[in-house]
Amino acid sequence: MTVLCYLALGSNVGAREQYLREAIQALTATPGIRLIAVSKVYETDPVGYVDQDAFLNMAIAIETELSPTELLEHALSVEQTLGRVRLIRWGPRVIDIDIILYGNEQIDLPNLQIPHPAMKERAFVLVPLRDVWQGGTFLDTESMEEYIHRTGDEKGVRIWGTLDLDTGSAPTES
Ligand code: GSY
Repeated sequence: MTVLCYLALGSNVGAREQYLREAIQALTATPGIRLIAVSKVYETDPVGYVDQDAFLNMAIAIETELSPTELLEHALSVEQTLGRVRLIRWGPRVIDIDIILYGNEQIDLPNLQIPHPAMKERAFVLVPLRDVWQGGTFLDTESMEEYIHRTGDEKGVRIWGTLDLDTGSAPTES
């Protein structure tokens, strides 16, 4: 059985687009994960700890046979392989991978909450998510557009380009 999942990715250190590309390639190179859709790349103002560089954020849709915990372990191992070091909580990071939605499941474990608890407040998650959304009810009866509007932060999320996963070539300007 496969489950449709949505992941959010972000980077604000060094070769940001290269970290995003390598993260998606590593995430989807494993058996049991199939890439369904890739969002545009957005440059976004930092939220939370604001004294840091702008992020590149994006989202992907995948189909997976992995359980939520297996998917989390895989995402953490990709983060570590790419060199993520947690120096400051909410601070700069070469790559951040969050499981946003795992089918319609609600999961509340100490290290894994799905739907991701902060997604509704974050335009840098919702705007890329809109690109890859495969339809169906979003969280409850409200539309994704309504949630995006309510963040009040659409201006902090600007299209940066698209990621070419095959060639590693530069992103397109939009
Ligand atoms: O929660 C993910 C890490 N993060 C981000 C991010 O990915 N993008 C923006 N714009 N701000 C952020 N603050 C944190 S923490």
